[in-house]
Amino acid sequence: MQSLKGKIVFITGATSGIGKACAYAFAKEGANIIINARRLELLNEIAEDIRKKYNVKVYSFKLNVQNREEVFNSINSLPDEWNRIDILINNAGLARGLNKFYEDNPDNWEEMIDTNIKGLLYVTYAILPGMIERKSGHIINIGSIAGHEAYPRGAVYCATKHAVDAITKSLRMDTIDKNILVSTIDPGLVETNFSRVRFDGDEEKAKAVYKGLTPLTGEDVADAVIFCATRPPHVNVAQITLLAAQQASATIVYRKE
Ligand code: NDP
Ligand code: 8X3
Repeated sequence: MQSLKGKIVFITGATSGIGKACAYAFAKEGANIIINARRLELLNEIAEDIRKKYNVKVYSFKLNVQNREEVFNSINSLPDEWNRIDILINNAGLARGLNKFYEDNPDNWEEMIDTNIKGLLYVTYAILPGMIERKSGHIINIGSIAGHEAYPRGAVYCATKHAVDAITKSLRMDTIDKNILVSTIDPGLVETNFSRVRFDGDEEKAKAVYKGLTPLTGEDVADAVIFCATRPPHVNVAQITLLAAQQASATIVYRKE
């Protein structure tokens, strides 16, 4: 197992759910973390709590991954002590709506494509040159079971996660001679803020997604990310599909009464 002590880990979407759990998990292992998201106040509270709990360095800044210039400017102007990023966790993402394609609002498509695909591309494009120069780095994308299987009413969200899968695979090929690892962790149902965002704050609809089952938690996913990041140098965990025990596929879930 490789130590994460003193490594610099860049995590997008760290104010909630999987990204937040990853921030705590890497800090617990002694990594110094760069965390970002759009809700700065919340982000700074998390940063302060992590510093107190784990005595590691935390650099937090506001970032909307949809904004190409903001991504490039903020990453290119990282302070010297923070710009040698060892591990990138591309986590920021969302689903908007669960509608039949022909009844959906194209604004939802823009938001999902701009965040889940273009945001991931911008962040990766900004961070990868440093990894290539140092011939060292690990990119871990948070994909989804929706990147392997399409489901009804999920055309565009599933398409974005299929894109993450394709980008992961191509990037692994493009960086094979650079000593850079590219991995994807692809969870099924994880109870985070995800469904609240998908259903625009409708608490009842969000709760119903997990009714009668024990879903994954952000911490379960963070465990898999840490596993992936701590293998010996000759090992690349290319892909992990992580499902709740009561989930068999994107659409088949066993719910107890
Ligand atoms: P949450 O809604 O709990 O967290 C999403 C995080 O992404 C938040 O920190 C949010 O922060 C951030 N984010 C969203 N949009 C942007 C943006 N434009 N720029 C920067 N940050 C952004 O959901 P999850 O933790 O569940 O989701 C994390 C990832 O996991 C996503 O990529 C999702 O697709 C994936 N996933 C989730 C599953 C689930 O069932 N929950 C299953 C499989 C994959 P802020 O609002 O402050 O910007
Ligand atoms: C999130 C899980 O099944 O809602 O990617 O698409 S699912």
